[in-house]
Amino acid sequence: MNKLALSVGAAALAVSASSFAHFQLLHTPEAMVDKPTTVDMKLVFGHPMDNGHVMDMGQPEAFFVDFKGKRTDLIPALKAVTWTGPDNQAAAYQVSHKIQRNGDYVFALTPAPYYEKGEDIYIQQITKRVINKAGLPTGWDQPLGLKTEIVPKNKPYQILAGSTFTGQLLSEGKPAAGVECEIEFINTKVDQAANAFSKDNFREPPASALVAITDDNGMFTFGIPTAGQWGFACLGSGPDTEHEGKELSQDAVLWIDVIDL
Ligand SMILES: [Cu+2]
Repeated sequence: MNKLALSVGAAALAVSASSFAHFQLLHTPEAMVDKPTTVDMKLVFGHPMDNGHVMDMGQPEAFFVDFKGKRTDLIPALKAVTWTGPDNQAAAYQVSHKIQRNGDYVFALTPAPYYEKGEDIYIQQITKRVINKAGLPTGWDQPLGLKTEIVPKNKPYQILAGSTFTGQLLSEGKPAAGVECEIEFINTKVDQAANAFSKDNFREPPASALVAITDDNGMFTFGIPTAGQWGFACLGSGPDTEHEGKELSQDAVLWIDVIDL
């Protein structure tokens, strides 16, 4: 085989494999607010580190916010939107939620399973994001009892660039050992008003996926090099393994906000 055929083959492979991970986003510009605020949260399914194509979301199975153990169902408040990625558009959602009292608001989304043609599997990423008001911690470190979830061991809305983040992966409330967790950051500007990602990336993405494997207690730690919104997706940790006769990867995703000191 000549050199040209080889390099064309490698390029085709890189494109078809989409090189980076699927990530369910729960995006807000900020994770900490100090005044009563209406949070504008975007629910988008994409590939944030290479700023790749965006994917259609179906009607979510569940979406709520937990404040001091009290849950508010956000499904009735969901608004369908069209999200614009750098090279395509996809069905997404947004929600406006008023944050009044001080403390931790833990948002949790169970999206509809997504059929990934390239792998002939369904993917369902159960995703959490914590928004804090006025710096008062009230439960960011508590599990929500989701089928699978990452429980933060560092305050997820206030991680310093250059420090580390530790999470514990649970499956049906028990530590999930030996699970691969992919790590990405949102590598482009998010236009909240236009429901769009920018075409330009902040930086060149790493050559391949960043990965941590959970230990016997389901724990993983990652040193965070730069400020931004970082996400962790632990793959296949959920109890459900099949959807409509096909393999289901039921993943746990957590978003954290990393800031410069
Ligand atoms: Cu994809």
